[in-house]
Amino acid sequence: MSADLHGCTMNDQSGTVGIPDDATRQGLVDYLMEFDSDLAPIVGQQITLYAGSSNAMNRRVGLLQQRARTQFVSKILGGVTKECDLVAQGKVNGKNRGYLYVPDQNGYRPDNSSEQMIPAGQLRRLARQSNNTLTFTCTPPGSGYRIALDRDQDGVLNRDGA
Ligand SMILES: [Ca+2]
Repeated sequence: MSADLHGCTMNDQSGTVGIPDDATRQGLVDYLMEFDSDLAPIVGQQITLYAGSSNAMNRRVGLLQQRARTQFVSKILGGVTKECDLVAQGKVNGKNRGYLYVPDQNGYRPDNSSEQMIPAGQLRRLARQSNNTLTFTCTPPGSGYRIALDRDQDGVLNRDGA
């Protein structure tokens, strides 16, 4: 009896397991995107701002903020929520920083509890200063706090005491 029968052999006779090439990979991505995840389409969208970013890119972050303020009903998430949580992560003044967008205040909460809320326009300007860069990502509702502010979920923000 061939050993092949006991294992998972794919991709012709090579015995390797996985995705053989980019065309197949893209096919799988397309296939998975067909499923109704019950999340708003904006989830997963990303924009990076840095000194060279165009005004159009900056405006696009404004769109992400708008989606993060927009109510959305998700059965999976148990009712009315927002379309996404918006997080900003990257390098500011030489440090790795994280910020969570707070829709009610149109500002960003920093990952250091001793710092004040930063108005949205101000954080976007900060991101576009030389040597700074921030990537704005629409994450699934409810996940932004962990992603941007408290990675290990111990109640202490990432940069507290740093
Ligand atoms: Ca923590």
